[in-house]
Amino acid sequence: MCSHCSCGQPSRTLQLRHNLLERNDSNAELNRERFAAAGLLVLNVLSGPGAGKTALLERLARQWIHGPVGVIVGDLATDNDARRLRAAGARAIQIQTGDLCHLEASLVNRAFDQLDTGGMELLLIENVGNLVCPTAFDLGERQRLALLSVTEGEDKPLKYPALFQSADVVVINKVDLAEAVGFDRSQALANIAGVAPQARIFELSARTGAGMEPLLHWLSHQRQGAPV
Ligand SMILES: Nc1nc2c(ncn2[C@@H]2O[C@H](COP(=O)(O)OP(=O)(O)O)[C@@H](O)[C@H]2O)c(=O)[nH]1
Ligand SMILES: [Mg+2]
Repeated sequence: MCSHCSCGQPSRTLQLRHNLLERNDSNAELNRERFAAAGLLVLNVLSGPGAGKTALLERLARQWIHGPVGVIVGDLATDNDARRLRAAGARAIQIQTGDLCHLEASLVNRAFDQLDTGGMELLLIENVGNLVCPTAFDLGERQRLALLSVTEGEDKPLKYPALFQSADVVVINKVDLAEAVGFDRSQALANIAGVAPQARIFELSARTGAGMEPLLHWLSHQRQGAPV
């Protein structure tokens, strides 16, 4: 609350953040309407840097059989990820956020203007690698996917609960390295279930492709055109 007087208002910093999030929420609703009108299933993919977001999206682009995959990808700098994703067959638009540690709905809206959605049913948004900042920013997605790699440690869901609590799906990636890094699978599953009991969990390796099938199956059932 305001520390300067007894007006009962949130402090100026809190008020600005509140206004920013409110504006983002209304832009996210506009995105949601646009995505629905285009018949798209849209996922917002979040993780720390290096957990394997791009690797997972490359795999999905290669293995998805229901038309082309669109990707809007955010990074502070470089268009490396968009180039990787195009090489995997995705229609990828890169957003360079400069010093912004998350994507905002308005940025996604502008990138979406550039995307050819013809024949497309799946749009993936790769957020900026960060376990904190992106959590509060709705982008208009239908589903939120949080990625945790075995090399980060089992305790990350406990340390960054907000991200996992906001997720519909949690993917544990890099299972090919689990033994080498002494990953405690049952502890990790318990930690995820503890903070995010709502989340569906998939375990896979974006590198080897092991475990991709259940995720692809689930995704294809989330499409608007999919039989119910
Ligand atoms: N061994 C292994 N390496 C992976 C896997 N997924 C991603 N990587 C590697 O992890 C590093 C970071 O991956 P990247 O997709 O760029 O992560 P991002 O920053 O989350 O987009 C790269 O060297 C990838 O090749 C995996 O399943 N297994
Ligand atoms: Mg990436």
